[in-house]
Amino acid sequence: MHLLLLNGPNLNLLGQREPGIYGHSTLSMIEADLKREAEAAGAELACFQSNFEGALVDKIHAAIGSVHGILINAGAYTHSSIALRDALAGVAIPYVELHLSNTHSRETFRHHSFLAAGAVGVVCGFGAMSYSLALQGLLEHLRAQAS
Ligand code: CA2
Repeated sequence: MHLLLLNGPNLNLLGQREPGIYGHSTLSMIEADLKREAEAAGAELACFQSNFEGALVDKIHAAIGSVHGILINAGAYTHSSIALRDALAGVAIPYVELHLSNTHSRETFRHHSFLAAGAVGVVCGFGAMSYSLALQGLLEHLRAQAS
C-alpha cells in the first residue's frame, strides 16, 4: 500500500516558531514518525512539503496510478484553494484532511475548508498526533474498501 503525505505552506517552519499553536515537533520529526508508523502497518509513506500551490497540484497529479491514499495538511490553502480541491477530485484518490490546530476554535476564516467535502474524513486539533490519527483513519478506510 503506497501513501502520500502532503504538507502545504509554512509547515516547513514547524517546531521553530509559534510552538504554542503548532507544537514543538519539526516537520522532519513528524514525517519520520509517520513513516515508521506506516511501515509497521505494512504501508509505505512518501512525504512532500511545498509553499507553492502549483507544486502541490503537480504532486497530486503525479500520484495517479501509484498512490492508494493521501494525507493532506494543506495549511492556509485549505481555506482558499479551489485548485487543490479540483486536483484531489480529479485524481479520485481517497484522502484525509488534517490539521495540527483546531481550526474551528480559531478565526472564522479558518472554519471553512475547500477540501473537507471530498475527504474520507477530517482530523484537527491534536497537534502532531493529528497526523497519526489521520493515518489510522486512512488505513482503516483503504482496508475496508479492499475487503
Ligand atoms: O493547524 C494546521 O495544521 C493548519 O493547517 C496550519 C496552517 C493554518 O493556516 C491552517 O489554518 C491550520 C498554518 C501553518 C503555519 O505553520 C507554521 C508553523 C510554525 C510557525 C509558523 C507557521
